[in-house]
Amino acid sequence: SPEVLCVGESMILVTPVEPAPLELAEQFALHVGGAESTVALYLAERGHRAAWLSQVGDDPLGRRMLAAVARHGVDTSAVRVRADAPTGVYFKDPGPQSTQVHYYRAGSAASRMSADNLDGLDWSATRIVHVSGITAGLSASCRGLLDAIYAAAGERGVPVSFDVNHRPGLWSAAEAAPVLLELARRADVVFVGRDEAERLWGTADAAAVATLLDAPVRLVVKDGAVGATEIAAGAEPVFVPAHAVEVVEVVGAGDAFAAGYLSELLRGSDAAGRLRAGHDLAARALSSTHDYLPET
Ligand code: KDG
Repeated sequence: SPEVLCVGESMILVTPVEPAPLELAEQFALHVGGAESTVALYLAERGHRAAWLSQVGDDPLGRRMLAAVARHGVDTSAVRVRADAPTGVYFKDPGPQSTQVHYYRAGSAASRMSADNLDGLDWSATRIVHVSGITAGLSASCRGLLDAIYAAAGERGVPVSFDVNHRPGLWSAAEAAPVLLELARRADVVFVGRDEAERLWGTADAAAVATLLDAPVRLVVKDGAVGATEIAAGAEPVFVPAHAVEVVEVVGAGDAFAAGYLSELLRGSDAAGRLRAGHDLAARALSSTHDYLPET
């Protein structure tokens, strides 16, 4: 049974082969995109037993996605295949400053996940469960799944890692803010972007966000190219600057960061080591249009 369980929707990601706008690009490649499976992929690469729990459609794209994730060493045995809904797809319209994403995911197989998806799950070796705010934006039944995960993890003393991941393409900041705040308060490890915190909760200040969470969580506030700060109860804040990198495309960097951080948390490294590992993996994700770029 896995050491880390990552739960959430993944989609087939369609991206131009050469950096060019979607309207003009001539050649496209298919990859796997999805915040939580990306975290699982990076964790597996770092030698952790990582599992991904999700749902895909009973269709070629779903099978393709499952095979791609499994090929890189992630346990996909908790992924259900459903015949009554399709695998989601999204397109990236890439740019160095910002990437537009276009979703074709409404009613997807993963959006129909619910608390039932935990039935029969083996928690015996699980040391961390990682989820994100994307799942909360998918459907009411997916919010039910998140509640069930927090409850099941709480019963077993398994810490919950929560990446806020507000996706404006799914729901507005006004709608998402209270839901995401509540999930962050109940988590043990929280990742949030500075701009994201500002947009949702009206403050970009790490200490102010920590106060807002009002709980003994380990909070990581990420400030893009500048760096990241960890604030934990009873400890001084720790800031580690990001690497200077040539940015090709930013989507996926947050997931890579979370994986590096969680990997070092599992290994018992200190705050600076955790943040450094986050930056190391994020730098790789920033250098490509993929979410997960296998190590070469
Ligand atoms: O964190 C990267 C994700 O945003 C991307 O892979 C797409 O999962 C995705 C989403 O829901 O936006």
